[in-house]
Amino acid sequence: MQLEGFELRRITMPLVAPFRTSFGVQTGRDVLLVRAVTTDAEGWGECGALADPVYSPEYVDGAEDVMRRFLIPALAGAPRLDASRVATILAPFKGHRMAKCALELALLDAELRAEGRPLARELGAVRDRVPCGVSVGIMDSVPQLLDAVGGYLDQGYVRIKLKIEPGWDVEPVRAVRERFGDDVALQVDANTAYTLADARQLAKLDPFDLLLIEQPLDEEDVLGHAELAQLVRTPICLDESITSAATAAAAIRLGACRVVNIKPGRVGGYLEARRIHDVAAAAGVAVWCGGMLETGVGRAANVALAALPGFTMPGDTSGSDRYYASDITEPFVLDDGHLPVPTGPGLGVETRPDQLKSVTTKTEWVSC
Ligand code: OSB
Ligand code: MG
Repeated sequence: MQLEGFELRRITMPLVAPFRTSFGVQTGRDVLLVRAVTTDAEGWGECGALADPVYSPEYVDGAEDVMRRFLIPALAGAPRLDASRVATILAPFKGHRMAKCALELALLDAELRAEGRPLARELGAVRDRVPCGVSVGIMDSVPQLLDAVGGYLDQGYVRIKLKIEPGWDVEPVRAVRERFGDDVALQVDANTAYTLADARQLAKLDPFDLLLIEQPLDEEDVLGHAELAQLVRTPICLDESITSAATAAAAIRLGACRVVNIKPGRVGGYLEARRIHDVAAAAGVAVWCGGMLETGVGRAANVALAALPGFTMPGDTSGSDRYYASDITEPFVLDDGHLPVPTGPGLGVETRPDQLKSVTTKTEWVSC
């Protein structure tokens, strides 16, 4: 199989509702898609980078630039290229993990399609459907939040994650517990909005029996999370801090987290994501699949990953309609709180040409 090049395609998709986190408000997604063209097959990848570097250091224009200038030329010059070698070939370039992930996924999808093999099976999936949680943004008022949570529970979501920040933490959690009861699987995500000095405030969440507190402190403050874990009863889960299997192993050993959110883009690819799954499983640490408000392309791959045996908690793998009125692939539709794991070759979903065309703002061909 010979690589001919990559198409870099930018699309703009409005979100069905604004999504507010401690780092800002998203009203739409400006997504970079990658299509790998080989002599045998084509494959798709999705870059998780947001428009601004406010969740992680990457941003979508930067991802496109680094692919064009550094990453794709390195792949083009590599002998015996295949998806399993992408991370090694790109290792001389620091960071840019979401960009690397998208290129690796596009190549992996092309290879698997050529061989007729589904991604889920390739990764080691053991389930044919995955339970789904939903990430609920910060709202202007508690009644508005209760409406949103009630709507998602009615749709069948099996786990609710509330975004929190200082001033929006104990009150919304208490309100959700009072309205919907103690049986709702509930967790919170602070996206680095607190410091260790807030430990007493965060401990006020303990009585609400949350599954976990996700990334309360700065991404570089792994030791701080280990100290916080001694001061709160709720399990600490890391998201932003975990950038590789090595950082996951270190954070676990340090006692900084009892749970890991695995986002393939954040860690440089689905193959590294699987290694984190393995490291965590060996340490008895639970993992779940996070998200970056993906389109159907990235969602298909996330759902495949979430079907691995160590993904013992529901992920942020929500149905397409939680994000977009119209997806660029066949939509992922919740059935009894679960999404089906695609079974076709590669990602197992197809992009819809008319839909894709209508959201495309720019395409660029980079030949290899
Ligand atoms: O911190 O998990 C996060 C979305 C964008 C950036 C960061 C995060 C999120 C979410 C939503 O919480 C995940 C999703 O539903 O895709
Ligand atoms: Mg998070």
